[in-house]
Amino acid sequence: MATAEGKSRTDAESASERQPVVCSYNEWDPLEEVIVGRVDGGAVPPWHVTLQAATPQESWELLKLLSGKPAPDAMVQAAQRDQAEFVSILETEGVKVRRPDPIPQTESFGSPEWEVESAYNIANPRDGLLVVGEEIIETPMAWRSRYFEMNAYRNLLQEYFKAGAKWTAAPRPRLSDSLYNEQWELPEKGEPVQFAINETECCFDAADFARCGRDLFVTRSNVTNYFGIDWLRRHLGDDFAIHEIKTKSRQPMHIDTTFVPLCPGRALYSPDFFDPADAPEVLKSWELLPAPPPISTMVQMIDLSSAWLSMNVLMLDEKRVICEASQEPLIEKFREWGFEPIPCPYTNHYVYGGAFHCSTLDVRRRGSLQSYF
Ligand code: ABU
Repeated sequence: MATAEGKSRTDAESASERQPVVCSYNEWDPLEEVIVGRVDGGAVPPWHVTLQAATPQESWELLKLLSGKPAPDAMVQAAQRDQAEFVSILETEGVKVRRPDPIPQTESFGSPEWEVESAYNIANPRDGLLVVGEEIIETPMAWRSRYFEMNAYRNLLQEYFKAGAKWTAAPRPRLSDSLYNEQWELPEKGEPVQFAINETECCFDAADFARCGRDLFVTRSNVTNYFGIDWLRRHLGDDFAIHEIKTKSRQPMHIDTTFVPLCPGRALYSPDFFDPADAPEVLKSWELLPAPPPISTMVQMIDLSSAWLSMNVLMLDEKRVICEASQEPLIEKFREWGFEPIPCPYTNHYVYGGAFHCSTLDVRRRGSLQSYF
């Protein structure tokens, strides 16, 4: 008989078989689904103290000159070629790749309190979205030009929500003038770092966090303040702990050129930006692997990032690691350490401010919430 009992058994069975559509607790569980950003339609980021505080001094004059202008076609096409290869590698390795929708990025816009010449780009989903377990969190980014960037992901977010994901947006900051330190100056080497944002309101980029199960690591930076870190700490609650990594970068923006967890018990770090002696207590049981000096890779006139984008790698699981093809010393080290590097050319993407980790968001990795410390 087709009884109610029969039906409920079927429902229970399908519920137990249901895989969460969004689920990622760390940087290394087997990757099943990922969002890769888009490089078309972007603009040179509008000049602002938060941009100055995060970009190499040699780029400042050109960035001021090109502020808010559409990204040149040749730059877009070169980055698209690199990205196509990256997507093809991901798919060949069995990862489902999703893409954001195109949105207007070169028009000016504003709030009642400010106006910008243009948006930025939608190349780096790692900054505006943080996945912790089955929850996807829109982050309160400090760059005005990025205020509406998450519109490019709205359809995906709604799809994930309808399929069962928890979807949250952190309090949206006003980004009024009082948040910014307009007096910011590049500190001399060895001098205390200055920050372009203060603690007036809650800000953070997801890329300032690295996830290791119940423990997350964060850098205070030019886009992430303690107010933002406290918001996330309280939001995640007692199941998680957040530990600060003190970066020595004079222009900190994003943890993933300072400290990159690779697998349980092992993390990569930049010797320029991080001193293992300053590691938080929990990391004392981990093996900290120094990344070799980066190979110089500047291929575009504008450079938005530090040379340590070399270590901005993406783990497909505890062994397979996608790394930039010209970074031979790092590739060699990965082999020596027992990883399986998958080289991919990506230097044309650097001008968008990120490499493999920045330009992706791991939506689903096969694994569960665990403690690694
Ligand atoms: N978005 C990552 C760039 C970080 C850095 O320039 O070091």
